[in-house]
Amino acid sequence: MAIARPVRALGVAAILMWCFFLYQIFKPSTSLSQPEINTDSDPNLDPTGEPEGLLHRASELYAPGISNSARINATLLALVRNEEIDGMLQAMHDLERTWNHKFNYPWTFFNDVPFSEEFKRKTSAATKAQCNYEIIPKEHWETPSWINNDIYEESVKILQENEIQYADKISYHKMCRWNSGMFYKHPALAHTQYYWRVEPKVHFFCDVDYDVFRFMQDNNKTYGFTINLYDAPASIPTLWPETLKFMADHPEYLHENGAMAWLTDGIRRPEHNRKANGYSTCHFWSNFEIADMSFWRSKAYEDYFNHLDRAGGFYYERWGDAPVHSIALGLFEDKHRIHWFRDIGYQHIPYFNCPNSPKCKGCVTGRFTDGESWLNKEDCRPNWFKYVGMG
Ligand SMILES: Nc1nc2c(ncn2[C@@H]2O[C@H](COP(=O)(O)OP(=O)(O)OP(=O)(O)O)[C@@H](O)[C@H]2O)c(=O)[nH]1
Ligand SMILES: [Mg+2]
Repeated sequence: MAIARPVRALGVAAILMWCFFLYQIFKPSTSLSQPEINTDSDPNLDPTGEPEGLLHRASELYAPGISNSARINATLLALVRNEEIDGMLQAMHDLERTWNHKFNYPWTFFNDVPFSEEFKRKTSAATKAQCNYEIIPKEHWETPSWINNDIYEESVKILQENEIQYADKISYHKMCRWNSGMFYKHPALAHTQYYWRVEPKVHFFCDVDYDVFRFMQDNNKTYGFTINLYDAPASIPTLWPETLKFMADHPEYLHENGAMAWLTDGIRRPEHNRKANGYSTCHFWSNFEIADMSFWRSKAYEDYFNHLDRAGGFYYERWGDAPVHSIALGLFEDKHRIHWFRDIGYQHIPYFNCPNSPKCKGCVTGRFTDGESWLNKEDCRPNWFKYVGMG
């Protein structure tokens, strides 16, 4: 039976439409044919290996206690309380397992009160390396004479209204000031150049098979970080204005190849920049630091720290050593002497640096936080990569 031509045409049209419909559903996604450019893509998802160049590996020259060792002038460094012994042991076990049992760099522990025998015994047993236990001199720890207690108490109230954590703990203010401008002045470190800062309860996830201190030295690096964050602007409202005052008096300290754009970015989180009066609040999270103390011992940093110390913000606000260190590095140092240790898997609650590497165990590749999802916006690494890169 012949089908009328209009009916045939309708049938063909229906088949064509059906094919078009199926194509729309099953066509290859545009991202396959044309990759989307995501400026925030996480480099921790890319396969990560060791840094390039000559690396010094474990050998008998790194055996503990030998006189002609390959170790350079460096120490693992922890400010810690006696009662944090369990958290300290856990952090030590992680770092010894992943790195230090191969290199045996000494540990130096600092405390504002004497270490207990239990603390010394248990921490010494956690490493083959030498352990030093140091008391902080009073003049490095006590609140300076020019801090007015009435102003401090009033300031704490304001900080608390702004929900600034630990604002009412004077020991926290002392700790931040000591980490900002005192630790490297301790006589026990007089002959030490590099340090790796370790806090109780932190985690290390990845095997690291080269001497990171020699890496710093060989590559002319001043500072190494893993995590890069935004700060709470209400903890540092006058830090940047004080910094600008200092810089007006000392324009000679500004490095021509510094990281000013990272310090002053107002595009990504304009409210942070506004509330911090011109500072992006981006900083290296200083509970992890691998650094050369020559920078802190420089005239530029000493003058800057003294200016900030006199301004009182370690007490009247809650200036942390993280933004203070970071601003100084961003202003006075060549940004290419600051290294992202992308290969060191690290966690201090609630943030991670977790690279994509078979050397890493126990963290989720690329995960930035295991806290609430809003914490993800605290990540300032995209700005560091944008303005400085991944070196
Ligand atoms: N000896 C001593 N160590 C301290 C004192 N306050 C803080 N610390 C140490 O300083 C480091 C930083 O203190 P934390 O309380 O961890 O500060 P935080 O990392 O900002 O806070 P959390 O997020 O709670 O870890 C840790 O290694 C502490 O053990 C103190 O009064 N005395
Ligand atoms: Mg901590």
